[in-house]
Amino acid sequence: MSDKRLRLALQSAGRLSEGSLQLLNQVGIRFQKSSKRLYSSSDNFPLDLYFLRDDDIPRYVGDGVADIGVVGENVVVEQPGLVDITHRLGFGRCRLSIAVRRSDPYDGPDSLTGKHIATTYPNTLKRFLDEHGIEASVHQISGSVEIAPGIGLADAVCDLVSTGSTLLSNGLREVETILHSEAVLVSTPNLDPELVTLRDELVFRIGAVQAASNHKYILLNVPNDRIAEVSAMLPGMKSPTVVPLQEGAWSSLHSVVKEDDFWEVIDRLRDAGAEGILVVPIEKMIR
Ligand code: PRT
Ligand code: ZN
Repeated sequence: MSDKRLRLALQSAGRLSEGSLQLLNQVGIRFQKSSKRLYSSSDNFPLDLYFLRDDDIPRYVGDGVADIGVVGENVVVEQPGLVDITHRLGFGRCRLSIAVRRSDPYDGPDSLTGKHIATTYPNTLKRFLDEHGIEASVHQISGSVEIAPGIGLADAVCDLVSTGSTLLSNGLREVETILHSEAVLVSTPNLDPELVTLRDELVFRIGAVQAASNHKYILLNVPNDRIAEVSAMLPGMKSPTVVPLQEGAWSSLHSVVKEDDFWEVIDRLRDAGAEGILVVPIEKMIR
């Protein structure tokens, strides 16, 4: 067994920090995190952690100073060509949108012609404008983009949105979404083959946690003459487990249902005579 260690870059403090640490916890990776330290090391997985500013992560991973990283897809798209996206992580969801003053008319991207647009995402915005053949001037500013139209610095903004309340409270309205983003696991191109094995082990564990969070374990009682009918509603991972109950002509069925299908399946099960339905969260799921 090689003694190589995988180096993972994470956001040190910010919107992705908690989700990143929670994910490591869910995949069973143990380490000490102190708020002052920029470095930590796991004692139960060959993983070293570097805590960085999110904007620096693609560069560090791209240069091979770290092997992999967790960062918003929006940051990766803004700094293209540095890293490969290996796996989507499903947290830190947001969108990069263009917004104009609420009172300004807008009927499609052409309305942006000749406008001044403030953003911290100049490359992504320019790409959008080019794709639509729009000539507009892009002002790169480093923060508080949403106040730019109010103080006369710009006519429009291009910024990240999650709930939309920041835009609303600054008198702006969202008119174009140019990117949907979530946290992603990125890798340095040409990752050392031994480190690829470690990275893939990590991705395998993450996949098991993600699959589990999208499914529930379900237990229910059904009359024996309904087992076939009810089983057909519960495809599960293979087919449901059937355990006879001690009393009467009833059995207990155990299976797995998708979170998205859950309420619809429950209604159909009840209609088919199922009783005593228990639904339990799953921690890890390996198919
Ligand atoms: O210090 P560092 O450089 O590491 O952090 P940062 O301040 O640059 O980034 P941070 O922590 O704000 O965001 C990190 C990542 O979280 C982003 O790159 C996105 O991938 C993701 N993310 C998810 C968001 C949001 N949601 C979000 N709402 N990043 C920023 N926002 C901001 C947005 O810029 C705007 O100011 O929140 C405001 C809008 O929020 P709503 O809810 O009012 O729409
Ligand atoms: Zn940042």
